Amino acid sequence: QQIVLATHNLHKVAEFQSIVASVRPDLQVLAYDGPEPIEDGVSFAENALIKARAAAAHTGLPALADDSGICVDVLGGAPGIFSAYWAGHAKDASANLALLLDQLSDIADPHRTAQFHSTIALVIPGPEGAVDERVVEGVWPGRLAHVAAGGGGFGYDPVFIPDGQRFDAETTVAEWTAEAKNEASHRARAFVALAVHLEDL
Ligand code: ITT
Repeated sequence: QQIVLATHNLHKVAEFQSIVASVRPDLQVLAYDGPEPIEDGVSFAENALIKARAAAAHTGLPALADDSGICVDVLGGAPGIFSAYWAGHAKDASANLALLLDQLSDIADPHRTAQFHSTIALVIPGPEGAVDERVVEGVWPGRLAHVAAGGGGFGYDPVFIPDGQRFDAETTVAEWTAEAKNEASHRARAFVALAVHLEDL
């Protein structure tokens, strides 16, 4: 069984392939290289559906899309759906990080809480134009570091310290191995919820 992954983010492709291999090793994940739709939804779910619908319509195959981001409590949930473009129109991860750290420069640790969100849409084309749509979400709570640390992962990983670590040995996600991130992340959590839907393929 083949499934198309509707993302142009190569880091997401690698994470998905690793997570799919552990949950449904029989699924063949294909990268989608068709036209990129305009992501003008007002929520992670709407944007994930926009991307998955476009890929399913273009390929005729079941399609998965992830819309994700970091939600910072003291910023009222921002950057949220605007995470990829927080510092401007180019998807510049280091500029995004620098801006976020700057916005939190006066904020003390107890108020630096944040969550990574991953919303995954699965769109399954059926006979005569019918489509079956499922949406799941995973949330990873933590807080923002004061300085970026680590060279792994992507995006906001160098400033995100997940909850649940030993207090005297806390690290950012960018200091974790890819395997450790893929077991614990918001994307992995969304995938746990998605597994039951993949059984219907
Ligand atoms: P696609 O739309 O093609 O999938 P994208 O990177 O533009 O790629 P999003 O619109 O969902 O995807 O934006 C997600 C942004 O949120 C991403 O660029 C990062 O800045 C951030 N983000 C999401 N997941 C992350 C993760 O696991 N680690 C670090 N940052 C993450």
